[in-house]
Amino acid sequence: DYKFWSTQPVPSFDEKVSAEGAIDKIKTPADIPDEPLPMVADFEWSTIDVDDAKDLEDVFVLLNENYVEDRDAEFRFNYSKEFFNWALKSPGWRKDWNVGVRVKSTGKLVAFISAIPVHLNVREKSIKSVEINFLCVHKQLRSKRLTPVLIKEITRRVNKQDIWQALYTAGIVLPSPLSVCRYTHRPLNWAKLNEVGFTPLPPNSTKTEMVAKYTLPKKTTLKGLRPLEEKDIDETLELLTKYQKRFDLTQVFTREEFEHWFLADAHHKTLPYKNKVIFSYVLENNEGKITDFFSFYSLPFSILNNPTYKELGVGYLFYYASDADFAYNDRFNEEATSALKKRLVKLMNEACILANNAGLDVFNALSSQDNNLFLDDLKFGLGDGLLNFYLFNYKAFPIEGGLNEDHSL
Ligand code: YNC
Ligand code: MG
Repeated sequence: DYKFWSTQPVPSFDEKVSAEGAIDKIKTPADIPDEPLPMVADFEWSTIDVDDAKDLEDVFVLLNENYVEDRDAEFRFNYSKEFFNWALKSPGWRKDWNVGVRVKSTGKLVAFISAIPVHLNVREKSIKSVEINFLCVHKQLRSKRLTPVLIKEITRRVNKQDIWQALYTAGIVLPSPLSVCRYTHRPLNWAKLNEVGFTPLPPNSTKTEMVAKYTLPKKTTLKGLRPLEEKDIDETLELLTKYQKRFDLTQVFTREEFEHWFLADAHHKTLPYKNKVIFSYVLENNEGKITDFFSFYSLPFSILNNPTYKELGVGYLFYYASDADFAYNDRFNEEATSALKKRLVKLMNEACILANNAGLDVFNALSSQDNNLFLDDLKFGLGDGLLNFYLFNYKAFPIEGGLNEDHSL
């Protein structure tokens, strides 16, 4: 019955959208209360300073012990300081958008929610917005309606900055998804995935066959493929911006944002390879022009109950782009699509090889954007989870998530 969500400016499930735009009446920051919402007795609001080692430590202990798990509680995201520095400190980030709740008497952090500024394009409209992430309530405080309080407080703090829209994703269904995607997985280290219970042995096949099926060469083959460097930023950003015009919902990057999201680790030359978060590559042709770009990030799982393995290396396909003119001219032209498909299959195969060489065990990609063009060819398999995309205070026509009615690919 969505007691909380039915009070919020989000489209209801049965709503027929007739025009895209904001849901709430127009407000100004002056209309928004200056003080935080009252907090439940025995708890207090606590703004988390991610530049402070102790605060950051508190957040990752909370998340590492209480954040998203798979259905059987065998794996849990294993966030690192490096990952938070990347995910929470993008250009324009604000200290007061990292909202914590602590136990008054002990200071223990028991809940968290965060916002970072993002610039969205929804079809032709450009929307100054935030992305909400890392909502987490300690396991012992679940089902006590703390979540609505956290959401209302982060909304207040964002509204105070004259921002009225937000993007967020969740595995659960809330009113109402703008787009529904699925995760797909490309095994890199099949033997380990099988041993830790991530990937079952399919009926009528042997382990040897499965290992052979997923084995990748060590060397990439595309000539001119190399890590993204500082000198490539302008050209690659232009390429990405142009490619993104193919899609209905996109994040627009400034130069500074692009540098942050795709070159973050390059600024930490001493970071051990294992702690690297973002991997970005460009393909440079004979004339020195960048024709293609792809990136992936690393976010490992803790393995909760395995005697041998404590961690699973998980890579996530992030942004990519190709300069093929056909990619922009006609999205629905069959010939153009098949040419793009050929190119993306080659490119993403290289991404899998590089992810494997980086020590990752599985490479994940969503069903969205152009991913359907290469998932099958490159042996990505359907995951069981759906990922729902939501916009707060914005009505929009549904956006293709690459799935059929029955949520198959
Ligand atoms: C969720 N994930 O439906 P109703 S994703 C939003 N996102 O409200 P209580 C959620 N709402 O149905 P619990 C939600 N999960 O009565 C539950 N809800 O209307 C709603 N898990 O609150 C739920 N992290 O506190 C119900 O629930 C109400 O104690 C119940 O806590 C939930 O980061 C949760 O999966 C998820 O830590 C915190 O289970 C807890 O069960 C937990 O009694 C593990 O809450 C970690 C986990 C969620 C990851 C994420 C995106 C969050 C988006 C939040 C919405 C942002 C809106 C935009 C705000 C800015 C606006 C501007 C401008
Ligand atoms: Mg609660």
